[in-house]
Amino acid sequence: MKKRGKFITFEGSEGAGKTTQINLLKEFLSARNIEVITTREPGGTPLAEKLREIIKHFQGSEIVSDKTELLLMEAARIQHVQNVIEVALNDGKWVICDRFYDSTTAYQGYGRKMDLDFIRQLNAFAVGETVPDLTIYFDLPLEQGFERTRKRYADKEVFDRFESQKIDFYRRIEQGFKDIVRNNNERVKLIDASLSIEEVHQQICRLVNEQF
Ligand code: T5A
Repeated sequence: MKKRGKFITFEGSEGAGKTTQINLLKEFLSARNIEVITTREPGGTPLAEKLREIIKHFQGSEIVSDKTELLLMEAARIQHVQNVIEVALNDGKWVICDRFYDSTTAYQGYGRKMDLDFIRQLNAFAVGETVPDLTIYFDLPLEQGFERTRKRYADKEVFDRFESQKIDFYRRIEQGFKDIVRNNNERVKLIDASLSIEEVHQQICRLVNEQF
C-alpha cells in the first residue's frame, strides 16, 4: 500500500497571493519527485465547480440566504473530499488546496455572523477524517489585498457576490482567521504575505521542510 500523501491548505483574505504561491509550491515539490495535485474550494470536481459558479455569480432578484450559501459550500466540499482529495491522498499524492473549511468558519461564521458551533459540526460532517496536515495562513493587510486584486481586475465591471461586500464584512473575516490561527497553532501557520512573491515562497518552503 502506498504511503498516504500530505494535505496542505492555503487560507487568507482576497488577493493574498494564495494561487500564485500554490503554483510555486507545486513546482518546488515536483522538483523533489513528490507527486502533487492542486485544487480549490469551492470547486475541484465538475459538480462542485457548478456549485462554485452559483455561489459566486448567482444573479437575479431572488435573495440568496446565508444558510443556502453555507450549505452549498459544504455540499461542494463533500463532493471534493470524497472524489478528489481522498482519492489523491490514498494514492500517495500530496494535495494543495486553495481554501478549505477554515474559509467557511471565517466567511460564513465570522463574516456572515452564523453560529460558529453549528459550522464546526457541519465542517466535521463534510470532511470526516480528511483534515489538513498543514494550513498556511497568508497574513496581509486588507487594503494591500484589495490593491492587488484591483490591479488584476482593472477592467472588470462586475464583481462577484463576495467581492461586492462592504469592508466590515472583511474585517470580521480577518478577525476570524486570526482566531483560527490562535486556536489551532499546531496545524495553522502564519506567513507574512506582504513581502515579495519570492520571499513569500521562501517562507512557505521553509515551513513545508520543517513540518514534513
Ligand atoms: N469562500 C470560500 C467562502 O465564503 N467560504 C468557503 O468555505 C470557501 C471555500 C472564493 C470565494 O469564496 C469564498 C471566499 C472567496 O471570496 P476566489 O476567487 O477563489 O473566490 O477568491 P480568492 O481565494 O480570494 O482568490 P484570489 O485570486 O482573489 O486571491 P489569491 O489567490 O489569494 O491571490 P492571487 O495569487 O490570485 O494574487 C492576487 C494578485 O496579487 C498578485 C498576483 O500577481 C495577482 O495579480 N500577487 C502579488 N503582488 C505583490 N506581491 C506579492 N507577494 C503577490 N502575490 C500575488
